[in-house]
Amino acid sequence: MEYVIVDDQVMDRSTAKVDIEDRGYQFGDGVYEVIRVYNGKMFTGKEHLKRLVESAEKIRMKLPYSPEELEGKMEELIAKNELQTGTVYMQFTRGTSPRNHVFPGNGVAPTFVAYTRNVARPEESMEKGVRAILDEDIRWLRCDIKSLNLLGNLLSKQKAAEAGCFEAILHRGETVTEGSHSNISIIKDGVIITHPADNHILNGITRQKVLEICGKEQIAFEERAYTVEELNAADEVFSSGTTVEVMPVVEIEGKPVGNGEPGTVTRNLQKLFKAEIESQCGKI
Ligand code: PSZ
Repeated sequence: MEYVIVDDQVMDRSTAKVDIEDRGYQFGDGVYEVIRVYNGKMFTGKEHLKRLVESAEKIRMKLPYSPEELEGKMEELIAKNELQTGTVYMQFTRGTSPRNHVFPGNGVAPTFVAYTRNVARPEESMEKGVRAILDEDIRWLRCDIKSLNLLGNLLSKQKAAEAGCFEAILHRGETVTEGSHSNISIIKDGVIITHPADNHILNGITRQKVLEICGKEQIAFEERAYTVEELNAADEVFSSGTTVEVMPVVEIEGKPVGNGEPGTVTRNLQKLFKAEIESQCGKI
């Protein structure tokens, strides 16, 4: 049996239903989070739940549960599904109401859905590195919100997939922002450079953890906008995200990054990131 949560009920996946007038379905009017699970324990769960609350506030939606309550619900779902290595997904929409662009009144409660997935660590890709394409960033100007509206991301990711690539690296004109589903950082002369956490990117929890590790380990980094030209001239490039951790990018638009193999700075970050996971969740 696979358990999911709909509103305040834990139920079997096959019986879970939401209404056709749910605003998530009609408008993508909602927010979500994905949290990594290792050895049955959430990694950086509190950070993800804090971002979920912030995303909700930014779209003027009040969540019906506190982060602590949500953490408890996720722990229960992980235990019921006996999840070891995977993810928990959760989303809140602005509830069910006859279709109208105007928000429904306070009488309409958000709809909550959560489920778990078995997802292995992508060890082979992490070892060998992945390929990427470049694509114009056509998304809206509030990419800091983890919104259900992902069409811009999907169009870019689909283009990457059709080119046999893992990721589409997005740029607004000359400026590299992030990936279709990850943050992108470059390394030049030993310094890690990544776009600042403003409205143009999702401030990835993995990105934040990597920068925190850099601070602790005295690895140089800069949070600043960098150009496509700098990306193309980088010694190393990596993608970071909840399921992929620190993922080396070894080819962009068919051209090798550096010598075409994962570089030493990226390798070191992968090792340090794994140690951070193990300190929170045990041996992986
Ligand atoms: O399972 C998957 O494929 C996942 S889980 C999370 C993501 C993909 N991506 C998160 C993400 C994103 O969608 C965009 C546009 N930018 C950055 C990220 C990285 O955020 P964190 O590190 O919080 O997962």
